[in-house]
Parts: sequence; structure tokens; C-alpha cells
Amino acid sequence: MRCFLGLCLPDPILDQLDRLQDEIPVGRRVPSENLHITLSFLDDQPDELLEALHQALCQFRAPQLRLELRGLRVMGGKSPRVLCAEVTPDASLSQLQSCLRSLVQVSGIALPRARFRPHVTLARFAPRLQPGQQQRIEKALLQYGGFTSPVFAVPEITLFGSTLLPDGARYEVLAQYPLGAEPS
Ligand code: 3AM
Repeated sequence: MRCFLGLCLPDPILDQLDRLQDEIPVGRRVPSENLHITLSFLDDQPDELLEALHQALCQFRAPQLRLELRGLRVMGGKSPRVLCAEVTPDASLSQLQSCLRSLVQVSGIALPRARFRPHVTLARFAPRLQPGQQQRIEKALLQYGGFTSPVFAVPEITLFGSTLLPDGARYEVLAQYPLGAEPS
């Protein structure tokens, strides 16, 4: 199954991002139910490896997170791929991501080397931008680049399943692992 580890966002933050997306009509909008912070993209994995990871995650302990979103960014280098809200740098988040990366690999799932730049993807762009889109993106960055969310608690890690459909990915929550709690 195609899946990834990530963090869900609380409703007040989803509402704020929803309003922000209304203000910035660029690209293909990510629907509210798909907004999240990716920690580790696992790709397509056999059930046995996912089960091994699930067992390891059930025993995993880490403190609860308190995060904030701050600023907008376009990712994809010369050809913009996505518009994102950035997560304010947070040592606990970086540590969590690095521990999870090790845990995933110990569970037998190979991960490509990738820099962790936590974000919430708000919109995706086609490989070739439509006329005028670059200007609209730049205007949005100028106008809304100073956006900040309230600080919010993240009480769990989520294992998402991801199904690719013609109109985009559909995510489902496969399991959640509490942060800041003793494993049961
Ligand atoms: O959180 P974002 O939106 O940046 O782009 C996909 C999404 O990231 C990314 O995994 C997240 C959950 O689907 N993704 C999809 N395919 C990927 C791949 N082959 C990938 N990341 C790395 N390699």
C-alpha cells in the first residue's frame, strides 16, 4: 500500500488555511481533508513491512508537539510545483522526524535521502504554468507571505494510506500513535 507518516492539523488551523486558500486562487487547491504535514513518504510497501512499522510505532515514545505555521513558500525550484505554508522551525519536530526516519529504516523500509522542510501543501501546479500564473503566485507571496497561525498542539503521529485517483490523491488514516503518552 502507498502510504506516508504525517501530522493532522486541528480544525481551527484547517479553517484558517481554508480562508487563506480562498484568498489565493492559484493552482489546484488541496482539499481541506488532505491538508497535513508530511514527516516521511514511505511509497508503496508490502503489508509485512507496514505491520513491522506499525508494531514499532506502537512502542514509540516522543513528546507532544506545539507547532506554528509561518509564511508561504513555493517549492520546486525553477518550475514551481506547490504552494505551501511553512512550519516555524522546531527542534522537537526535527528530532521526531529524524527518530521516525531511523525507525522506518529499522523496520525494513528504505528511504531516499531527502532534506526535511516541514510544510503544509496548499496548492499544486501543473508542470507548465498557465499564462499569468507566475505573476499571481508572486503577488500571493507578497500579499500573504506574512501569514502566521496560532500555536497548536499535535497529539499524535498519523500513518496515512494514499490512493492516487485521476483528480488527485485520496488519503485515509490507517493508524494513529499518541505523542506524549506511555505506549499501551
Ligand atoms: O506533504 P506534501 O504535499 O509535500 O507530494 C506528496 C505529499 O507531500 C509526497 O508525499 C506527501 C503525501 O502524499 N510524495 C508523493 N510522492 C512522492 C515521492 N515519490 C512524495 N514524496 C517523495 N517521493
